[in-house]
Parts: sequence; structure tokens; C-alpha cells
Amino acid sequence: MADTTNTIKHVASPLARQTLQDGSLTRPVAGVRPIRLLPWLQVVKIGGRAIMDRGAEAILPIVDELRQLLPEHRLLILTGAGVRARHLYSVGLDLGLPVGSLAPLAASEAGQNGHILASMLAPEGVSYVEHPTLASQLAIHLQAARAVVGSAFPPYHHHEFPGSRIPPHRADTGAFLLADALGAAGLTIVEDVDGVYTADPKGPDGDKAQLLREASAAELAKTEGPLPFDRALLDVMATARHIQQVQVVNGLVPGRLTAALRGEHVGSLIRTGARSA
Ligand code: GWN
Ligand code: ATP
Repeated sequence: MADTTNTIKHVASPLARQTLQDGSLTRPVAGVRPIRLLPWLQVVKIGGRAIMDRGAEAILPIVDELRQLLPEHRLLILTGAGVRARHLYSVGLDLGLPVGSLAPLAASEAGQNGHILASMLAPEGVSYVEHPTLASQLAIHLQAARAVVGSAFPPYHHHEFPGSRIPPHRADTGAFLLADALGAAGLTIVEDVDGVYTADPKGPDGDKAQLLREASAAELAKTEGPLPFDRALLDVMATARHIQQVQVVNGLVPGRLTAALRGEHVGSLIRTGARSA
């Protein structure tokens, strides 16, 4: 009788026989740095409330600036949710809706802002692409066009963390997660203020607020005051794999976004926990 045991192909897998709960066993296999999928991509998050809610007055100049950036950069433009999501949270919270129900409703407002922005850039070949397309067909879309627009909100839906009644992972966190996962060249967050201040520059103590030209995510995490982005962004920055810094810029000042994408320091630079290769 023929002995077939030597012809059986054994699939060697270093994780096959061990628990994934033990870091000392998984680290040698899973501890390596992931590859950069789209190292030439610049991700730009456009504020929903800061830019899109202002209508033509703020949108048209930023559309002009984005249009002129297309020959220079390949862009993933992601939009935030803005004031419609704020209204939605207040109605939904009044009715007692859980955070996992509010998250997709707010996300859809970020998507609507993306559809608006993409329509304005359509003559340049720019389209809105859906979340599933962002996840699996972004590369081919960026071969066909210099830029695409998507929703900055992460599609957590009922998987949103229940610690807060307002979804903690909003557009800034979603934009960062995507930029870091893709190994993008950079992320620029476009706001209606010059950067991150020591206090809300439009708040009651706004006149005393000082612009932070540079800060680390770890330092900002120790502060308690409001920030111009989701606090959860600081958590994901702590464990970032690729994006080492994010610049927050004022999109109401023409030229700031262009300068930021050219590597100039024109807003607040926030350093993440990612180490250089
Ligand atoms: O609808 O504007 O994608 O890109 O989080 O899910 O709530 O969906 O629940 O591909 O999958 O409203 O329909 O909507 O914004 O998120 O999209 O037009 O399943 O292209 O159908 O992950 O766009 O939408 O809101 O992003 O952020 O059909 Mo919208 Mo959003 Mo469109 Mo998307 Mo959610 Mo899809 Mo989704 Mo839902
Ligand atoms: P979204 O995209 O989620 O709709 P957004 O990014 O457009 O939101 P906000 O979340 O309102 O807009 O954030 C921008 C605002 O944050 C600024 O207009 C500013 O008044 C406020 N803000 C609060 N704290 C600070 C701070 N420490 N530094 C700078 N701005 C701050």
C-alpha cells in the first residue's frame, strides 16, 4: 500500500496552533509594520460645519483651490457631517435613540456633503465614491481621476462604541483611520479657524486663546477643553502606523490648503504616535 503521508502538503501557519489572546505569541508575527497601499495619496478632510454649512461663500473658493491642486496631487477628499447631524443628534437624543442608531444617520449627512462637493468638481472628472468602493476599489478610481470624494464618517453603525450617547467616532476620526490604513502621504483637516488653540477661539474666553503651531496628540489628550476635531481622533493617533503628523488649516483663507499640501507649515501640526520607518 502506497504511503501518501509524504505527499500531503502541510500549510505552515505560525498562528494556527496558538491563541490570539497572547501578545508574546502573536507579536513576532503581527508586530511588523503594514505596507503602504497608496503612498502617493493626499487625504483632505473638509469640515462639514466649518466649510460645507457656509454654502457657496466657503464652498466655491475651496472647490477652486481643490481644482487647481489636481495636477499636483492625487486626492481623497472626505467630508464631515455639519449642522444637520447636530440637529439630528438633538432630535434623536430627545427620543432616546441609542448611539448605534444615531451614528449612521449622522454619517449620511457627511455623505450628502460629499455628494454636493463631488458635483461641483464633476467637470474635472471627480465623483463621489461609496464606502464599499473606498474600501476595495479606490486604486482603480484614482487611476481614472485625479481625485475622488467620499464620506469622512466611519461606517460603524450599530458597532459604534457605547461609551457616549453622541457617536464618538465621527468624521475626523474616520478620515484619519482611512488615511493611516491606506498608508497615505498625508492628512490635512480643513477648518474655519487657523488651527488648534489653547481654548475655543470663538468661545467666551476666545480672546485669550493662543494658536498651537505644533502639539503632540499625547499632549492634547491630557487637556480637557474643546478641540476643533473629535477627541477620539487622539486615541487613534496614539496607535497610528503610518501618518506621523496631521495639519489643521483654515479653509476660509485662500491658499492655506495648497500650502499645506506642499508641505508648508501654515496651521497646527499634530504629531501622532506613528514612528518613522
Ligand atoms: O448614501 O450619502 O456608504 O458612501 O454610515 O452606510 O449611514 O451607505 O446605511 O455605499 O454603505 O447616506 O445606506 O448610509 O453617506 O455610509 O453610501 O449616497 O449602508 O453612496 O449605501 O457605509 O453615501 O452612505 O451614511 O457613506 O457616510 O448610497 Mo450616504 Mo454614508 Mo451613498 Mo455612503 Mo451610512 Mo453606502 Mo454606508 Mo448606508
Ligand atoms: P464636522 O466636519 O464634524 O461637521 P467641523 O470640523 O466642520 O465639523 P467643528 O467640529 O465645529 O467643525 O470644529 C471647528 C470649530 O471648533 C471651530 O470653529 C472652533 O470654534 C471650535 N473649537 C473648539 N475648540 C477649539 C480649539 N481648541 N481650537 C480651535 N478651534 C476650536
